[in-house]
Amino acid sequence: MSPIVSIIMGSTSDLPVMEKACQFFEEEEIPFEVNALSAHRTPAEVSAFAREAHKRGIKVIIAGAGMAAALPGVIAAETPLPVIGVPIKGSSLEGLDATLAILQMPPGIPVATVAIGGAQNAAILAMQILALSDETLMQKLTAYKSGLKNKIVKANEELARLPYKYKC
Ligand code: RP5
Repeated sequence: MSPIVSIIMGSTSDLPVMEKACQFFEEEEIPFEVNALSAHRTPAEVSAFAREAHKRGIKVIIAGAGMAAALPGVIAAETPLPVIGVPIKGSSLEGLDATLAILQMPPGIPVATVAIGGAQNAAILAMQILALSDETLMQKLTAYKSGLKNKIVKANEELARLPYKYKC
């Protein structure tokens, strides 16, 4: 089994957030790899990873980082693959620092940025990209979205049963 998605994080201290992406791929049976690489502490390794990923069969990269979060951007600079960035809250700036660093990419080098800590959404977006050329994944996504709808319909039915006297 070879990975088709690569999850990268700037430090293993990012793992509690980035694990949400791992768990999603595990549930959806999508082969993934996960590594810690740092744009500031291991720049040569990041560059080698970015230049080689598509040659190894990786189709989408998810990169999470906190603070001066250069990782998603420097990977995007050297890969033709779509890069999804996950800002991580890890400083006194509560993730705003990482959000701006990941979001404000110059023209020509896009990073699709999700919410602070939004690793699960990053994984769903990656699956949506993969599903464009994989009918099985498209069907799984349709089932996933139906599950979300059913959950809120059920929750709304439970609201209707709340026993307030003045609830009309
Ligand atoms: C960033 O610096 C990492 O992505 C992490 O969010 C933050 C702190 O890293 P550690 O000092 O915990 O290794 O590069």
